[in-house]
Amino acid sequence: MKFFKIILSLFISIILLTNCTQKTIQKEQKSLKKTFENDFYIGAALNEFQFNKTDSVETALIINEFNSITAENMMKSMHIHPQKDTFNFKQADKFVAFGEKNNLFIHGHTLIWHSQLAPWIKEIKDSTEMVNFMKNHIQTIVNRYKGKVNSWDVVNEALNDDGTLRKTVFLDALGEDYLALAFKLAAEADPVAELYYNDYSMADAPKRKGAIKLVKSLQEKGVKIDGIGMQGHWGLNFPDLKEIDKSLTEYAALGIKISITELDITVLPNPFEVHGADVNMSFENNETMNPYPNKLPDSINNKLAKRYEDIFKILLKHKDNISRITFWGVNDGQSWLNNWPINGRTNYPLLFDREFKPKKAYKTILSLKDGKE
Ligand code: 9MR
Repeated sequence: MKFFKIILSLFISIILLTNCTQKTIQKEQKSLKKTFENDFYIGAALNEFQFNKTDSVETALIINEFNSITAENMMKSMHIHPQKDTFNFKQADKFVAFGEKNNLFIHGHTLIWHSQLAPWIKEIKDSTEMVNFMKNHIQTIVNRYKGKVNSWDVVNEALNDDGTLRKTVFLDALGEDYLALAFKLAAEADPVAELYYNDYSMADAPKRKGAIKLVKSLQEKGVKIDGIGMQGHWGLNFPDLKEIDKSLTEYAALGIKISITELDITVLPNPFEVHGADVNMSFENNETMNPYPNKLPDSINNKLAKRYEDIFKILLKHKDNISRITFWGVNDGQSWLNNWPINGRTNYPLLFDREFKPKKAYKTILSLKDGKE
């Protein structure tokens, strides 16, 4: 009997110890989404090669680190609405299903954008035809994902760098009323989804002024707009941190939410000091412009970590007004910045390297919350 008692207590001790160790491991296993769960959603833009994989290291990483996803390309008009009477929902459906399966906050990008337009839309000149396109396009897409997609970039990149309205097919056909129309149609189709205006260089003073004017004009017309998306295609030295801080304060004063929607930080030389994200720009590649083809030097990795740290300190300061921070991709190898504004370079703009290993910037950001909450 005594022997059995000893065996039993030994058995119980082993179970308790294992349980305890598991809990410690769980507690020690940090992630972006857990670390910032009381501050903002942490997202990643996904392309079709990412959500179509199952059981990969990447899938596990996405689910473990992020609680929000954005459609990097498959909801753009050239993919989702290639012809007047043809919608192609195949990839967008899979993207949304991936988000639902993994309980992620799903962001739709983007309903009205002058770039990556299906060719047939470029030809629309007549105002009635343009209104009909916008109705059909917005209602069909938003309705399909009603209750599933949590927020939308309703209009993308409608401003020039000087803050004036960009000349687009939409502006040409309808004048500035196209902005209010787009938001109205989206709100009618899904009154619950959050509606955003999204653009790059949103921390630069002239564009900020234009964006504020744009939001105010929608608000004065009684149109529902829930937030502003600052894309966040930034560099090691731009924009000035003070301008990011100031922009967050000024956008918050509009009484709307702010998201950092496409965050990445280029570490490569910038030809002609190009800022922003105009996808139509491109320059010649050469060794000076592609200095780290094999490995990111420690000195630059450290600079990147410091830059992310400085930016996240400001974002945390404004956390009450920030709903979501989304990185534009998961690992460095997948970033659009390997091909813009120069094709075929090796860039290192994200938190995970080409093998999905967290970089110094990842650890630095997480450590900002050490000992807090
Ligand atoms: O990352 C996207 C890239 O794969 C596409 O080729 C490109 C053109 O559609 O768009 C990139 O994403 C852009 C986003 O949709 C809007 N803001 C700028 C982003 C970077 O160009």
